[in-house]
Amino acid sequence: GRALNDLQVKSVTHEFYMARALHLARQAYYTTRPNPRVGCVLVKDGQVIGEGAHQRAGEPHAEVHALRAAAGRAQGATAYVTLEPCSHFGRTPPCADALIQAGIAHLVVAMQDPNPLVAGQGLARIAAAGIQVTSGILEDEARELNQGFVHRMQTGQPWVIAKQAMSLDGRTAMASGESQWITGPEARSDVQRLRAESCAVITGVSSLLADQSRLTVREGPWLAQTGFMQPTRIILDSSLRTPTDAALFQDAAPVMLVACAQAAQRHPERVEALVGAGAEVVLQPRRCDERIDLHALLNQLGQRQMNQVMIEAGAALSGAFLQAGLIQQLYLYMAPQFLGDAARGLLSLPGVVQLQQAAQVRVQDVRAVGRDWRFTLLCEHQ
Ligand code: AOF
Ligand code: ZN
Repeated sequence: GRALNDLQVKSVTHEFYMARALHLARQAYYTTRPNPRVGCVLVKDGQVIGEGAHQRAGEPHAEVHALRAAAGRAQGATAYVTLEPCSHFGRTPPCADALIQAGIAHLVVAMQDPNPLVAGQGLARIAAAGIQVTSGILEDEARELNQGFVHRMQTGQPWVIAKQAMSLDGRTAMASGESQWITGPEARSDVQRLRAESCAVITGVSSLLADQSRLTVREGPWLAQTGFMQPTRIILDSSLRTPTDAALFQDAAPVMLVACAQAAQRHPERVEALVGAGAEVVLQPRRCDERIDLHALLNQLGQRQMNQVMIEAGAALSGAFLQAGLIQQLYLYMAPQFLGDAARGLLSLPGVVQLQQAAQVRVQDVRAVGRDWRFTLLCEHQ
């Protein structure tokens, strides 16, 4: 074999410490929202002298945790950070200034901060202080780690995932609606994980009524983590049909009902009863009669700083989101059984009449989850 040259050794070293910083960031995967997941490692003379990760919004950023751990020894060190250090006063002061004051010699980042309040200014300030700056180390991994945050910063809307379960013949339920437990326990645990990483779970009032859904996170290690937040349960209920004794009101997790203004005007008593039951009733910004404007809804959720939302709905609502081009990723669980052609289909796509109108997706991943199979599908919109 051939020895690596100096440049190769340098880049392997950068990747080594950046991988460590990504690992630290991932340990706070379920608790930083609406903030991004960020990790930081400080290295001096080949030794890690401090490291840390951002844990919860309002608490110190990754760099501050690492600098505290280094306890004044950061002079001349290299700082590895999975995201560009911030340059603004948010809930906490700028990390760029903290790194400059600590006297680091070299900053290595995976990616720029897409937050328009930062967007390159953190790197510029650090470079202007005479510190060497290297960026783009393990950038793909860092982007994927904060897929939701990055998407919200770029579009103003959350990253939207949808989950559905189907049989080998693409059916979701019997004609009667009977559907519980198509997939096995491993697939259901996997869905708990998707809920846990989402800021909200969205469904329609008809699924809610048919399935008595609770839409909460009920199992998994994240439940024990300080700062873990249950996703908001969002019910699209244009005419306010949700009963005040619906199953989801038994859990403390937040409930948001999205309705049309006309329904609220016609039935102020329903609004009052639902608010009394613990729901927040959100009206669509523009008047709507029966159909919730899904694009406007996602803008509302983006304004509420939701990085990722998850759709767990029936064929009509999931199909409407897909046809509107509003789903980024579809998680499809396939159970090894046939339900036959009397059973219900997966997605209602009334706009698709000809083959060339078919909704195209890209298969990102396929794997066994217990006795079921999970397809991760990327919906690429042009
Ligand atoms: C960093 N390091 O660990 C994180 C950063 O309200 P604040 O003060 O917490 O600021 C939140 C913003 O700071 C967030 O939107 C993102 O732009 C950046 N997050 N920056 O230097 C970190 N979590
Ligand atoms: Zn910061």
